[in-house]
Amino acid sequence: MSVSELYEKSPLTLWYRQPSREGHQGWEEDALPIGNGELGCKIFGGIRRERIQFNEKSLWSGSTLGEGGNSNGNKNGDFGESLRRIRKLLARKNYAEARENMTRLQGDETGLGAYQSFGDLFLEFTEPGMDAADVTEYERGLSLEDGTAWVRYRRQEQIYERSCFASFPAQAAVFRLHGNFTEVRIRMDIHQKLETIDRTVDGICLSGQVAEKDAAGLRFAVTLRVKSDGEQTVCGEELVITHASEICMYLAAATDYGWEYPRYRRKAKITELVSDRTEQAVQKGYDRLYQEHLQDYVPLFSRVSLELGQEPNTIPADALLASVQNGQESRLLEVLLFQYGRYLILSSSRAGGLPANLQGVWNDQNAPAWQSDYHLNINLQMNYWLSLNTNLPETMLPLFSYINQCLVIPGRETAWRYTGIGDGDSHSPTGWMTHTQNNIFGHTGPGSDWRWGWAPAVGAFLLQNTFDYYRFTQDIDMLEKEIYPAMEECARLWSQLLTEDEETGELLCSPCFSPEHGPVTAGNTFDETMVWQLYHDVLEASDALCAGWREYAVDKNLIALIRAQFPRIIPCTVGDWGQIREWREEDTWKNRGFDDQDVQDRHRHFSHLMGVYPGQYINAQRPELMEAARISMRDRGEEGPSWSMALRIGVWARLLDGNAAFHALQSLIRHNTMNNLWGYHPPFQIDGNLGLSAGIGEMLLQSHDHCIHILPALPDAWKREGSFQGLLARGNITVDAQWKQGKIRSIRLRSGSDSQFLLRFADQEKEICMRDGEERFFEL
Ligand code: FUC
Repeated sequence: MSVSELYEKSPLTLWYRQPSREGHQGWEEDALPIGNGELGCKIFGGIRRERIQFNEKSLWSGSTLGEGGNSNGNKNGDFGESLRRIRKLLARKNYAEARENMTRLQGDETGLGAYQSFGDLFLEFTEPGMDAADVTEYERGLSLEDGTAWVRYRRQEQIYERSCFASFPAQAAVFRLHGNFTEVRIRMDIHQKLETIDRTVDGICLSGQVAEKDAAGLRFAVTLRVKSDGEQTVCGEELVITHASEICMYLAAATDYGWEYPRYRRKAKITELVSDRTEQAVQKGYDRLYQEHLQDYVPLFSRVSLELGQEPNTIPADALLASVQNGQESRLLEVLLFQYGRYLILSSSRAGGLPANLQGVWNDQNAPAWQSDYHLNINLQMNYWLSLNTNLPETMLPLFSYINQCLVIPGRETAWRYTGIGDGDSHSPTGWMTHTQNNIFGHTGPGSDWRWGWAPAVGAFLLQNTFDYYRFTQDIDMLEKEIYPAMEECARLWSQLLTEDEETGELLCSPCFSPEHGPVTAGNTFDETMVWQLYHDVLEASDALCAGWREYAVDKNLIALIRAQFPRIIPCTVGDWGQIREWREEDTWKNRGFDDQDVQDRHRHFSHLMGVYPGQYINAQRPELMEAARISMRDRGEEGPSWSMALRIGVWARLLDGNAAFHALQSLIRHNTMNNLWGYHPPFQIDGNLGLSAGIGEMLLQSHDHCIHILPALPDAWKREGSFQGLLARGNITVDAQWKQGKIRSIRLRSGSDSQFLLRFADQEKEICMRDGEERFFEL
């Protein structure tokens, strides 16, 4: 039997006929990712040499413990003086001077650091006849259905097989090799400074500390345990196994990163921790660990299925991608990418850990692009949109601790230093503020250049994700404990920060700067859309918290103030060529009035459309804004980095244009996707993958507009026949639907809470009232 007959591939598998290339290029474009949220590995699948590069999510350089104790990025000590001066200059339309003064609203990068690469595990198969030319039927792949990566080939009539997965319950990565191994040499290279090295025949245990100039870096430890049926010896830096037919390896890694402000350190004995984890893993062995992994992973991943009439999975993923890049279409590739996003968030964001950063959990460099950090002017938000609509709310849990510990508490000092609001006491909830660039140590100050670094409304932007968690799951306890306090405090800041436009009486944000684009102005669409949505959500949340028997202590005075201010925030206006204005004072098409200030027609950010998606301001009840948004979208063109293309899918879907959304999806696949199906900004950034899945979800199901809308943006290419199961709608309703020739044939709704909503499909609307646990089926 051939290798591929012996191991039948499940339909949701990325597979290849050759190993990854070497080096960073192979890491980025070819190697396949596994992860359990905290631990991430890239598997190369080499024949003579297997490379497994690995990460632990909290391994960062940078520190809170810098000289002077303050490294949260704040530099400005004038407590709102510069802010008020710039505001006055803008009110007098003195843009040039306002701009000059913006350097006063910059931050500092001391202690910012970067996400680090942990190390590599190398397995060298040293005997002769172990090269590519010596093997046949080579295949490697990643099965999304069971979260397992594998390599298989035939050599001298013997089948060789490797398989691995990262287990969330065991907090360990688990590897198994089968074959006829005369000699295998195992080595672990750590990309950090080591302090202790312990190598025995059973494995390797290493620990050390990230090198920092003036501060104490994080401590780390890693353990690899190896079990085989061969003979194991230590030879210099290597563990050598001879004459084995089965080798199992268990890898665990940790740091002393801890959640609490201001030190962000924990007192755990991390070497013991990782040794215990691997010891337990050894005791259980591969098969039992695999069963436990399936019990954890499969119920989450299998919640959603998507059928677009895709072709069978008989072509390797790189060949499939090449065919699409050459102008074909592939329903299979679209489905694979949709499910891959769900796989990637499950692999890079699980309870108890940090959120997925710019590269999820994967990174092979110590100075990665943008520090592989938490970018808040869209990227982190985009990472989590799919968690809700593609029914993986559990993957959002890391975001709550991150917001509450790494943004809210240190963000109080940032707000105080840059606006004068508050009193510098990190314990009093006087208002918090953060900006574009964030790390794991409370860096909340503006960036070192205001042109991308001044972004006071991005905190509110991120709170859309967390309030949506409540909307989708209806988890009122989470709203009360984890979600609402940060929202209320952000609103407290904005209620004091908005300024009145003397001509119109409207409330404006000032100074503001549309993400990475154009002039500094009094009033822009991005900031005001964020504050509008925040106010809208705080009002909805406080109503929910005070309903029925609940007596949550909302700040009633603040709510009254917000209620009064809310109608005076008018985030979007239509400009004279029919577009949504990005800046309040935007002028004509030819002369937006800011020609000297880097206004780009095709800028990758289209921040003025965030009220379409992910926000709610621009919706069917404001048809003139929907039309203006379409004009603005067309104006931005059809190319951009991966996240910008993924965003287009969602925005077009919300504008109910399935074909335009599909077009953006095709463009993302054609121009911004690599062989391993990772999104390419360039470089690799995970937001493109995760945003793609969320965007496809929006094409199939929407629920932002006070109704559940089935197939709101189905493109012609998907009309013939298809179905989805398990997508989640706001109100905690799980939805299945089936269609043929563009017509919905059936809808199934399952309610996880008592709820009442409008169901919209084709040209019909129905009022629906459902009890918790109820199911409804409509055949059409
Ligand atoms: C935003 C984008 C860039 C990049 C960076 C990480 O600032 O403008 O394109 O994605 O985040």
